[in-house]
Amino acid sequence: MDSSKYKMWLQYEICTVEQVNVQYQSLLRNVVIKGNDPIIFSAKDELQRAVKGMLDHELSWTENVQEANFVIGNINEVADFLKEEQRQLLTDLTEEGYIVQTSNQKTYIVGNTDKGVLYGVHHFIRLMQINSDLSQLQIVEQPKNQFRMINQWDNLDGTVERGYSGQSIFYQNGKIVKDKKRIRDYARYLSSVGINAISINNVNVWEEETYFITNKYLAEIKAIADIFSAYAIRLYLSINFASPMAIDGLSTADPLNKEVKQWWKEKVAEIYEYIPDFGGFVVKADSEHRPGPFTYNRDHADGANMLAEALEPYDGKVVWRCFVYNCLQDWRDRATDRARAAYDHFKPLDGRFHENVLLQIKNGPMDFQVREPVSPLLGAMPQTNQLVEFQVAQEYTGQQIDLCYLIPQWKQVLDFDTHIKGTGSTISEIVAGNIHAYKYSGIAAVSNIGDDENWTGHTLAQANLYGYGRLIWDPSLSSQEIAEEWISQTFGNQKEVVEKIGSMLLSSWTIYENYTAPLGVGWMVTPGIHYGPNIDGYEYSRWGTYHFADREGIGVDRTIETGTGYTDQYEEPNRSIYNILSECPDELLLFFHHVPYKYTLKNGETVIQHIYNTHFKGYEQVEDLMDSWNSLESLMDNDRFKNVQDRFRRQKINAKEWRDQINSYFYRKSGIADQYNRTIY
Ligand code: GCV
Repeated sequence: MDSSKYKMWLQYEICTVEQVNVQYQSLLRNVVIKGNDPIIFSAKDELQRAVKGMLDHELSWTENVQEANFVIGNINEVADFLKEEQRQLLTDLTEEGYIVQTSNQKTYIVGNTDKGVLYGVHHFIRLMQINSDLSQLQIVEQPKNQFRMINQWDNLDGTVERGYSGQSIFYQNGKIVKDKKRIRDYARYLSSVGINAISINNVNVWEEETYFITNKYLAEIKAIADIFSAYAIRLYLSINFASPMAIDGLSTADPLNKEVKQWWKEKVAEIYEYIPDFGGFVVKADSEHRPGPFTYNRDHADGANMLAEALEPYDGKVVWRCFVYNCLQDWRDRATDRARAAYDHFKPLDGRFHENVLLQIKNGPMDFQVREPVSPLLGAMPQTNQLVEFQVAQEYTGQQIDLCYLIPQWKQVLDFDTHIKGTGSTISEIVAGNIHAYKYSGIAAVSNIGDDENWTGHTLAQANLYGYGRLIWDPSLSSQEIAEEWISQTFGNQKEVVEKIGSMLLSSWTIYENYTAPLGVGWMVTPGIHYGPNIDGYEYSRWGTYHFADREGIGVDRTIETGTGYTDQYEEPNRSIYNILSECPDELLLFFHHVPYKYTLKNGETVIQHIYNTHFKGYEQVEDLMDSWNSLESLMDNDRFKNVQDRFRRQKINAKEWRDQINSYFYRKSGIADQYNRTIY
């Protein structure tokens, strides 16, 4: 597959700007790349592809560093050819750090390790793709976050849980795919944006996937691990907590049982025989009917530590998910609040987890809604390593039919100040390990790719995968910078294309929010499917709704005095900001408070009028997106143009449905008319 849509942001289109082309040709005359690691071969291969595509020539390689005018290698390989100040720059960086510098008319890409070399080469190629001037480079880079992970929710039968882009690229009809070219290309894309860890199977581990950690599958999984490893990405597996029972018929999976502990130790030893650089396990336990330590009256620390002990000798990690709540709870019972669950379960366990355990915490307390507050568990456990979890897959944000560029949402999460250790205790600093002394920490996210030719179903959803990697490498990048980088590399550097798609992407999250669930109330989606409106649709039982709307008002009272007390999980001043009605930000009002329909928001509108206004507006904004896209027809290939045009057609139908259902539901419930007398169906 060699189509534009397949190539995502690694297009390597011929560089047509004469001056730029000439400069690049002259820089890349005589290139030396030192080292023999597979990661170095990946870097070499990528540079070759890029130069072949963009400059239409084969690179001429030399072995001689003196002669070369382009030097690539890790610091140990090329130290003798560096200036003292360059060596010093590298010494101050982490093992993934690198410099890309011009010195004495030569270009140097030098990493502290081969990983840094690969990232440096990708950086250089990115600059080429956006036609930057590369004559005087002084780049010094390292990632802000140590763990930069992708979670696949792929099943062996080829389906992808919450996948909106076809089938799995890893599995087909109950087997691991034989032809792994596509996996290799995926590794290229991921490494180009700095991803360094991947789990390759669904966190809901079904029967057959339980056997991934046995010799039935390990040889083939090793082949996948090797592919990723050549791109500096470590492979993880999601496991079934009850594996000792399922695989070897033990009578228990009790984490404190001696035989069970021994079973895991032997199992881990076996895995490392196949895959010496195996990353570790991702675990969803005691959540949504998955087995876990609760069955044996043990807690999450007992469960995670048992696995951690087995993995410790190999430098393996346990990524333990905190998405733990009682999915069968009755929502009419206001004393049980799902939002509280992660904090209530895990906060008391702080300090009990082994050093090689990382808790993976969804960005919000619920489940990747279009708008949620930041999870109060993030940063609340000073002695426990943490990862924040995002969802690149657009489960609740349009399912890659509707456009929703999520970088602004994630940035808002990362910029959130928890005040856990005073002002400046942002999520960004917490997961970078700068607030508490975490040994390991970072960011993980659910992938949005499948075997659709364009990887992500909606071509513009590629921007979320790209942006995820770039943002977690460097959270100081703006949403706009990331969008523009992605557009230029994906569609070329034409100003009109960059500006128009840029503004479409940047407005899309708000547009999606406008026509769906208002003011942070969340859900209102078709149960199970999570696409399209179903206002009273409640996932797990026929009792209760998520929004608590009645004739008088709407919203969930999560205050300390009269509600579920959830607001108490935050530090001050956030606790008061959320707890006090008049202080609560509009966009989260209904998440924290139950208010009358005529309650006046800070923006001057009543709640009911705001619901009408945003829903009418959201639909019109989708029409504007369509017009904007249509105006780009002559500026790109027909294939990608038509793909996105078709998605907008479907988005418009969805937006109309949401608008009409929400407006008429709340008109009927409240009996209050739209102040502008617009038609409510
Ligand atoms: C993998 C939500 C999704 C589930 C998902 C779960 C999770 O409930 O709807 O499909 O399961 O989150 O994150 O574990």
